[in-house]
Amino acid sequence: IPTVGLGTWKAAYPGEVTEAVKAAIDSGYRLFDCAYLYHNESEVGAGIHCKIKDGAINREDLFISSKLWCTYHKKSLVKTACSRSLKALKLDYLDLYVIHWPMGFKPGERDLPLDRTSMVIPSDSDFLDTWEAMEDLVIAGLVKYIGVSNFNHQQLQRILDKPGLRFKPITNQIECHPYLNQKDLIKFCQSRNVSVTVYRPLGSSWRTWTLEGLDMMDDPVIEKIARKHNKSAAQIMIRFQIQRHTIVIVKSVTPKWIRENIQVVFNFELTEEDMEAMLELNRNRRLATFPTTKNHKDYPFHIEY
Ligand SMILES: NC(=O)c1ccc[n+]([C@@H]2O[C@H](COP(=O)([O-])OP(=O)(O)OC[C@H]3O[C@@H](n4cnc5c(N)ncnc54)[C@H](OP(=O)(O)O)[C@@H]3O)[C@@H](O)[C@H]2O)c1
Ligand SMILES: *[C@@H]1O[C@H](CO)[C@@H](O)[C@H](O)[C@H]1NC(C)=O
Ligand SMILES: *[C@@H]1O[C@H](CO)[C@@H](O)[C@H](O)[C@H]1NC(C)=O
Ligand SMILES: CC(=O)N[C@H]1CO[C@H](CO)[C@@H](O)[C@@H]1O
Repeated sequence: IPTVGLGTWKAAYPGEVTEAVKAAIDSGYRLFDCAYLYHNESEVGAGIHCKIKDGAINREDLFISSKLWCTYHKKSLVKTACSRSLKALKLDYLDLYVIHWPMGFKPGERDLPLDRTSMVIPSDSDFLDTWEAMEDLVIAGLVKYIGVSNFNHQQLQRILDKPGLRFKPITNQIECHPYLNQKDLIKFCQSRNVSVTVYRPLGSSWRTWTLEGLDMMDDPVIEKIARKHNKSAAQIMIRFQIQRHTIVIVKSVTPKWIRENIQVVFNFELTEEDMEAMLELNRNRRLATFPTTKNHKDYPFHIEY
């Protein structure tokens, strides 16, 4: 999996993400993180196909990933969901398909089916069964690799322990940034040869959504390290993850930032001291808490990691 990928969630207007994808391919990105839930896979696909048609890139050079949404966890729905993403992206295979969350929701029109108390309505599916259907996608040639997202260590272990497991998850995609550094979960995944893909490495997709008034972009420790290396705070936060041997998905629709964010792969390195100082910033501040799902039997964040 390429080290740095473009996140495609929350573009502000239709077409914006198409331009971001094109700019990213020009800047050297090969990994694109998509999801059915983002409802913009056709726009992402348009950017990809524009660049393939131009001759700028071949399909085989790209690593395209998408995610199975929670309302499609029933075994019989997994292939339908995957085919939908493929159709929107106009691709005949995905490089990676991950289970977006360990929790299954009631199937239907609504992405987030809620009861009268505004809590999610679960489905009776079990993610081990969902995993079997994910494995079938590999056998059918629709996807090359499969993985998970937002799984805690016990949930990941449950898949690894599954009798008759045909394919291991190649990655666990999790929220991670200096204020939620996920030290234990990263250690756990890597010790089991499951790679970690970091999402939200800069802490947010909404400028206004800061961490309770804390904006990591202004963190004095990060700023100091950035000044020392003549890099931006964002570059320090991305490089920090790369040096922990994780894969980083970073979202931007701003061409200057798209370029800046991938330039961290080469030409500079944080010292051991820098890394330690970054690790000390941890305060277990999770943004993606998904409060409407707290009562779900597979809610992942009731345990420490
Ligand atoms: N698996 C999951 O459950 C899950 C959950 C959340 C996210 N994700 C994935 O992870 C991706 C990234 O997470 P995210 O979008 O939440 O947050 P993020 O990548 O941490 O932050 C994105 C925000 O930072 C800004 N930004 C980007 N580069 C910058 C730079 N160099 N300097 C200053 N600001 C910069 C962007 O602005 P502009 O866009 O305005 O340029 C955007 O507002 C998502 O797009 C999605 O693909 C997955
Ligand atoms: C992880 O991979 C390494 C290198 O291929 C191997 O030596 C080790 O046994 C693997 N560990 C697990 C837990 O699978
Ligand atoms: C710092 O980085 C900027 C932009 O990348 C560059 O133009 C400038 O020459 C650099 N300064 C030093 C002292 O290296
Ligand atoms: C085709 C489609 O639904 N595109 C959507 C992609 O996402 C942005 C914002 O999240 C929407 O405005 C688009 O309509």
